[in-house]
Amino acid sequence: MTRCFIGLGSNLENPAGQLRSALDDIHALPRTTLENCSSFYTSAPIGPGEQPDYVNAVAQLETALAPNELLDALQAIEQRHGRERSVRWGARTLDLDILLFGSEIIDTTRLTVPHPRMAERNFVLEPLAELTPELQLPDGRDLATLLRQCPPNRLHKL
Ligand code: A4P
Ligand code: MG
Repeated sequence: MTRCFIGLGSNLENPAGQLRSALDDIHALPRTTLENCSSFYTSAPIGPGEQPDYVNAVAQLETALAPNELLDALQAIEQRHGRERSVRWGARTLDLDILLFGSEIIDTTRLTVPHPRMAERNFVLEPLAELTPELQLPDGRDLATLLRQCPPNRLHKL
C-alpha cells in the first residue's frame, strides 16, 4: 500500500457538497482506503476571468492501485460530477489532483507528481499541513518551509 494525498477543489454547483460526495466516491474505490481528510477551506480563485471562490481540501489515502490506475479512477469520479474540461484553470464542479504518491517522483505525459504547482498554493499546503505537519517532499523540501514561503492568497477554514 502507498500513502497518497489528493487535492480536492470545486467552485461550481454547491462546492462543499461536491467535495463531500467525492470523498464518498474515493472511499468506495477498490484496493484503496480513505484514511483522513482535512477541513474544508474557501479560497480565492487562481485563474482566468471572474470565477466564484473555491472550496478546497486534501484527502489522505492508502492505495494498492498504480499511479495511472488511481488517476483513471479519479478522472472517472470527476466525470461523474459533471466535470467539463474547456478552459485551463477555469471554473469546475470537481478537480481531483494527485499531490503526492508515496515518495515517488513521476513525470509522464499524463502524470506529474508531486503536483507541480502545490508549493505555490496555500489552499493545498495548509490542508496538507493539518494532516501531516512534518511532511517532507520527495526532493527533501519540507512542508513547513514551503508554507512559510508560499505567496498569500485569501483562505478561510469552513
Ligand atoms: N495531470 C498531470 N499531473 C497530474 C496530477 N498530479 N494529478 C494531468 C492529476 N492530474 C494530473 O488536468 C489536466 C491533465 O493534467 C489531466 O488530464 C492529467 O493527465 P485537468 O484536471 O483536466 O485540468 P486543470 O485542472 O484545469 O489543469 P491543471 O493545470 O491541472 O490545473 P490545476 O493546477 O489543477 O489548477 N484556485 C483555487 N483557489 N483553488 C483551486 O483548487 N484549481 C485550479 C486548477 C486553478 N485555480 C484554483 C484551483
Ligand atoms: Mg486537475
